[in-house]
Amino acid sequence: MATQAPLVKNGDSGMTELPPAAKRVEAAARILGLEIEIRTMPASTRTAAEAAAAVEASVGQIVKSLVFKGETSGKAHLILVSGRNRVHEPAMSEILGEPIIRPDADFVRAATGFAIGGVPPLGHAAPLATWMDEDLLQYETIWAAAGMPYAVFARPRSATRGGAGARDQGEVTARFSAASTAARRGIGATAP
Ligand code: 5CA
Repeated sequence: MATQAPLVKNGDSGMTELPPAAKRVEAAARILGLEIEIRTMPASTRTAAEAAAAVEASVGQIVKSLVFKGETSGKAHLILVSGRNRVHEPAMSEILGEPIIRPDADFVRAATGFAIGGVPPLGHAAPLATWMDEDLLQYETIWAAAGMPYAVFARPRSATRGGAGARDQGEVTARFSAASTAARRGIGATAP
């Protein structure tokens, strides 16, 4: 499916007014003390493959911000996964203590405040239980969606663990440290 992006120049966020959804991401990052430079791209960054092509990175460097729904609790779980990996749903269900299902687009928007294809790792409508794929830590730079299916931002490795999905950096850092080893069992590589 082709996505028509507005006519903005690559990396021209300083000159061009950011769309409101991207501004929310920027503001959320600023509250956390993270300076991010959001890039609005001339082509779609809706999927990890498209985002990788747009920023000339490997697909593994792209953060997929995947929302799952707890089947019992109805709770949203945000799982930040390297673009080259997939969530192993049965294993992740075991870790989370309930079956997880892929929610529909309305659920994702209600839980995060953003549309599928642009869901960012931070700046959500409400706090989200967040898990991160440790594979993301191997890259010097990772890229995540910035609220829109044609906007992304980069994070250096030094800031990844605390900053990738943080609403409260201290809390998330602690949670990632505790959770990511367990989460490894729930996230596997797509390629053999
Ligand atoms: N902007 C890119 C890379 S930063 C991005 O957001 N990728 S993503 O993987 O996090 O988001 C796309 C994901 O949304 C797909 O992998 C898919 O799991 C999910 N998705 C796509 N369409 C639907 C749908 N109709 N219902 C539920 N989930 C969907």
